[in-house]
Amino acid sequence: MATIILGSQWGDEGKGKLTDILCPKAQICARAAGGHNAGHSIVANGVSYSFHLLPSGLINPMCINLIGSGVVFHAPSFFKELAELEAKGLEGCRQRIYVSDRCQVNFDLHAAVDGLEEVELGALAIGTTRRGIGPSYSTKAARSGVRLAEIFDEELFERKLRRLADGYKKRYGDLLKYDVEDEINRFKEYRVKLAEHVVDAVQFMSDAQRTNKKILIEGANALMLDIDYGTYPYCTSSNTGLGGIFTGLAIDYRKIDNVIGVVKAYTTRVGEGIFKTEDLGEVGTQLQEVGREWGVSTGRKRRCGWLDLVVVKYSTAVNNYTALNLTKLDVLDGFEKIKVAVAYKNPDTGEEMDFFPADLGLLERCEVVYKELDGWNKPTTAAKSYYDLPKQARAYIEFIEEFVGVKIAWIGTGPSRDDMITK
Ligand code: 2SA
Ligand code: GDP
Ligand code: MG
Repeated sequence: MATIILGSQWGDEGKGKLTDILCPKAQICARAAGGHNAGHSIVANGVSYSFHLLPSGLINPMCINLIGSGVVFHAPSFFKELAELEAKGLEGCRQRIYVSDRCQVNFDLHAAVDGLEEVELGALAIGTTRRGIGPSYSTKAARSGVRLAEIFDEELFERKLRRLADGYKKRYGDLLKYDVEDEINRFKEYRVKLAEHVVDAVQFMSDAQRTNKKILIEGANALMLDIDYGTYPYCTSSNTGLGGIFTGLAIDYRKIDNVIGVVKAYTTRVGEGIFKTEDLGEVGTQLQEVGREWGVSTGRKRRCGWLDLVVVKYSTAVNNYTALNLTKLDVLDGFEKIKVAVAYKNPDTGEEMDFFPADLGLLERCEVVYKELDGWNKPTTAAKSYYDLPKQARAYIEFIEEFVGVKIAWIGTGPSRDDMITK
């Protein structure tokens, strides 16, 4: 059977923490899309781990991990991250991580181009992580990319990478600070070291499902960053929603028993783009500071604001969550009053829309309609069960459930593994 964990907002909802908590029940933990732009922080046994490209299931010593075909694979990050995890005491990681031979290779070339594209956009820059994600998916779609399977044919690999670099050199000239021979040389070592990790992931998944392995799929990024359903063009370049799980992993849809949406109790966003409930005043500052909202991969400050339930409802309509995990409830502990967005008011018609529109120009002009709820003004971290939570906190949770129409099955009340209430 398979459980899928997906981000329901703009990312950093706490997907890694839930993955870690559910992992003991799974034998395989897989990633389907994105690349080393993802950043998942997990606090387990008092140690804080950061994951970027690797699945968070590596923390569990019994879990086999797979990087699926939809991921854009950056070899230097793969080895760097493995070494960092080992340095923190996670032994045997190398023996438990496999990578699909159908992954596109994310080259340092792509990162160099990512930076140039952002500069070229000027005031319209997306605020990418500059990890080459957009250019990697672009070359994949243009059919000029390199698949991981191809790196083992040295001659083919070098020819394809040189051709790719030549193309970009023509486009950017001396602005492109990149040495193709250097990257080719580094792959001489990666080619040898990767051989033990690269697998046919279609066969891998097929065998796993035939033998009834329990599979946990860890989403990367989140629905509002999805290339098709997110706030385009201010989004990432992969399908971060449910669709990306199917294209990125050969999963048997009949074996999916849970699609869990992770919802932060307020909203954050990294990078540019529309964010209707963003609060640039005291509320935003308090959320940012109490929630320690800094990017795991780039260290950027995250923009913060109240929970936007229109976003969560839209995200639910796309991903059809079977249950939700509400996270970081504790960050709201110090507020007298808490607001949630329940609609957007169209300035032309006066109509209140409770659905996220495709027309972001119109949305920009809309006014947010908030509902105000009472805060609880006491710590929630010590609560062990749902009824230990203050009644105002329970009212907040139940309001969300009712608005979105999906049950909240887990409630996060702190960063550590133990700070999770099962409802
Ligand atoms: P990209 O690099 O092309 O995927 O960037 C495109 C947009 O997607 C956003 N994005 C993210 N948003 C939140 N968290 C992400 N991961 C890291 C984290 C981010 C970090 O977990 O903290 O460390 O800064 C992530 N990755 C991509 C990005 O901000 C752009 O808006
Ligand atoms: P992900 O990308 O969805 O896995 O989320 P990140 O790891 O990027 O960001 C979530 C951050 O919040 C991490 O630093 C987590 O340790 C932390 N976190 C997760 N759940 C909770 C929670 O319930 N309360 C608090 N205070 N922190 C949490
Ligand atoms: Mg993150």
